[in-house]
Amino acid sequence: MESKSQAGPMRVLVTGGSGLVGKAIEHVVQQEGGKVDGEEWIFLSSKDADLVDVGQTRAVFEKYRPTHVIHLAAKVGGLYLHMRENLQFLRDNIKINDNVLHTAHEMGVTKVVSCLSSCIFPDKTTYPIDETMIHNGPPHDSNFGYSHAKRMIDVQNRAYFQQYGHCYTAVIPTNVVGPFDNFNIENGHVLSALINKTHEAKKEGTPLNVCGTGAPRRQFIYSLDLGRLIVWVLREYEEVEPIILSVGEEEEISIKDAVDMIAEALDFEGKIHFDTTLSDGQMKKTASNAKLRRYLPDFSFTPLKEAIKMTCSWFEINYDKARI
Ligand code: NAP
Ligand code: GFB
Repeated sequence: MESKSQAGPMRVLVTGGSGLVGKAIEHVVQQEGGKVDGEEWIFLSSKDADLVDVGQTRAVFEKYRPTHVIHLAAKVGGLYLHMRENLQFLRDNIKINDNVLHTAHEMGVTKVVSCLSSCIFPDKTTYPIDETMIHNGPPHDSNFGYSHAKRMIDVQNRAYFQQYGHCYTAVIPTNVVGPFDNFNIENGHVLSALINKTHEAKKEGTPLNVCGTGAPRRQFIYSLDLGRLIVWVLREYEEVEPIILSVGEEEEISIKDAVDMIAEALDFEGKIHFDTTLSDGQMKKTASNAKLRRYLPDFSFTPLKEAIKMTCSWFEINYDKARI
């Protein structure tokens, strides 16, 4: 598939290429035939350049001279890390995003696809939430730092279009699950932290401690599905306005139901304890995938049960090299 926005072969720089989403895109490009002859794909980690630093950002762009950028790099974490470090999430992400977007502009990058998140939407809202509602009110208090930094990507994309006509756009994934996630119990997202905790509880013969009531609801997308969709956005999506990449509203499930899926996948038969003294975070952030469905009515999402099974088995096989 040729990119609509580029005559010659693309040279794609993927920031955050070593993380959950970056590894999924790498798999799609290298293992699923997602790469066109002559194209070059470069997957960066923070070891290649600390993108908080403008000098290092420029140097890595000089080195690779990309025509296209998929911008995933971010300070990322689960609910409880956000609650402890809102300031750091705000400052790091503002810097990373401005450094990447403006260096891309200075070096004549044709297209940038950045990554927002459904947790940046307004807290007090009507459901389902769609792409037109990003700035309609403050985000949930638990992650206001990250959310405001991420919202500014959308503002900045519109400004690059207005002033220079650039096609710098953004995707809005819901909660992601898959191999190569951060499985750290304190800092990780819900499913990866719980997969690690369940593995530990089974090994030690102790109860599984779930944070909060289990009542909040989430839409989860398998990282490889997201990788396929982001590659489609890079090649085919020509709007500056962002697009939600999510399963349908009917696929939203409670944390408790997700815990049951993990227990089943890991054959955990011990006690499950809900620590209701801990925050539930946002109760729901139900997002509409109607815009995505208008473009790709037939895209088939991996069922969550299967996605969790594959992630659990990746975690068990790769325990020694997984981020825990
Ligand atoms: P991840 O697994 O934690 O990966 C983060 C990536 O960013 C890593 O490659 C990391 O490099 C890189 N990075 C972090 N700080 C950096 C810095 N200062 N300079 C350069 N690189 C840096 O996160 P992810 O889940 O793949 O997230 C990717 C994108 O998806 C993010 O923009 C995130 O906001 C968005 N998103 C994620 C979710 C989710 O549920 N995970 C949901 C919605 C949106 P190292 O490997 O070297 O640390
Ligand atoms: O993935 P998560 O940390 O973040 O999920 P959000 C939090 C929900 O899972 C809350 C429950 O309802 C928690 O009470 N939960 C249960 C747990 N057990 C655990 C556990 O062991 N660890 C964690 N982390 N949660 C995020 C944002 O919100 O949305 C991020 O904070 C990110 O910025 C992500 O963008 C998509 O879904 O609440």
